[in-house]
Amino acid sequence: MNTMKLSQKTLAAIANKSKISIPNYDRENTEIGIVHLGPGAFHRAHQAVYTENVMNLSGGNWGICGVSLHSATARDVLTEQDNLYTLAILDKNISYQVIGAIKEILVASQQIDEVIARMSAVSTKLVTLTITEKGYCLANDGSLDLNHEDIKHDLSNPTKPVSAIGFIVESLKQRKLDGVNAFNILSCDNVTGNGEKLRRAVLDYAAQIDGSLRVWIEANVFFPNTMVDSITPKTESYTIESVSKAIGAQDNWPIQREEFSQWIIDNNWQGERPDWEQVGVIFTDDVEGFEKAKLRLLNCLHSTLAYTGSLAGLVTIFDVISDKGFYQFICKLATDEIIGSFIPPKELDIKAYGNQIIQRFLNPSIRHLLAQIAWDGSQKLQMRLLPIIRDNIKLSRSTELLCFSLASWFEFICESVKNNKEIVDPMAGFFITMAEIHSDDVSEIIESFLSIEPIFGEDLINNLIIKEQLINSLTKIRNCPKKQLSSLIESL
Ligand code: CS2
Repeated sequence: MNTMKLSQKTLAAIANKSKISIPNYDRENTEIGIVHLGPGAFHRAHQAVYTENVMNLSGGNWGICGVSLHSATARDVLTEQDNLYTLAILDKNISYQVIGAIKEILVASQQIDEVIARMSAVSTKLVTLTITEKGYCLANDGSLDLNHEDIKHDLSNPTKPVSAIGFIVESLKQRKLDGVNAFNILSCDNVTGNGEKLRRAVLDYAAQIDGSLRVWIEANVFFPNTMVDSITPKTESYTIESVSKAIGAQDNWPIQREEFSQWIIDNNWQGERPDWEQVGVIFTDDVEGFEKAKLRLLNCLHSTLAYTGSLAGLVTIFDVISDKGFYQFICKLATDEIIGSFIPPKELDIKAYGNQIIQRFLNPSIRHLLAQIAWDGSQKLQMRLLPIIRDNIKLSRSTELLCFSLASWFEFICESVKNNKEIVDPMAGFFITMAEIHSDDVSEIIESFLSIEPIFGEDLINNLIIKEQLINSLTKIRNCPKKQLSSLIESL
């Protein structure tokens, strides 16, 4: 255990002793210009680092106020260390950087008025978000789900919101009342068309509150689409130990990530922002193309590795991809069924991009737990897998390997329910009560998963070829002993 603790006071001593980089701007006098909703590991490893690097180069009042919607842990742990934390880059080269961009953390459920005051302050120029797929509270047709519990709550108590959408609209309302310019809103979630989706949710909510507020937001708030990418496994106790040892001071919440990092943003930006292009952010008019490439290659392969690997009893991405059978399967899935399902951005060599992703999975320095990627399958697969199946159907391309991947998610859920393992998914309760999950009849299981309209939509529910491929895949998985899954998969 270190006697020295990471804090503003000990920073210089830490840098002297361990030669790691620390903030080189005048942190104490830097104002908060960004409010970020959802300051989890990904935000701290990605957007906060780009902003930190801008301030390291050229200063600016771009300090971040992180707003946790529910949990107080981030605030309580990070406040103790003046909101400083270490970014550990674990790859071929290992390096550490202390990040100072976050200046304050608030907990929305406990500090509602402070959050709204911070978001309404003149100095706040930008609101950014990582609230995951679930946080958008959208219905199937892309509109705001007015029956969502949080939205119902917020519409009845608009000044005491619980949802991100409720906080955004309430603070914009306040700015309009105070005659303060609106802020821009940057969604950084791994969601297709994230800016547009957020815009729809915010405008629909505002319309319920006050039609003129909706009009004002539509005219004044810019919601760019973005694509974000960097593999960031969650912090484990060994991360805390190893990082604290490396920097020679106790850091109770370091973040780990791979070296690769990418942030792509719509280029028709209006309004103030940090000079992110100075530190590698790409502004383009084809965010959607990059987003598709990333969701379809990186994320679809990730989920496939997570479900098939878990069924084989493996634990990390590195374990699965290092196995020859799984490796071959992933390469085949990418080449035969993913690449070619969409038109990639013109500046992207899609084959090289795919190979680079598989090399990133082979990073031995990072332990990325399959269990973490397996979370929220009912939300994630709708963006990263089902659109590929749909496009392949349209283009008369094969869908067999994709159906194998989907069937492995079904089996993963069935096994988790059978073994009473926790399922982290907004639909967990529904899966647990789905009686057919306990059936031995594969067609019955497929029928009942496919009947979940919000996930599969009528087109897939009624597609007999897809149903048959799913039945074949699940039958193969069920007949295969765990240890032989790798050979089965290699033979597909
Ligand atoms: C992963 C992503 O957990 C998951 O679902 O696929 O978090 C992935 O690591 C990131 O999108 C990489 O940018």
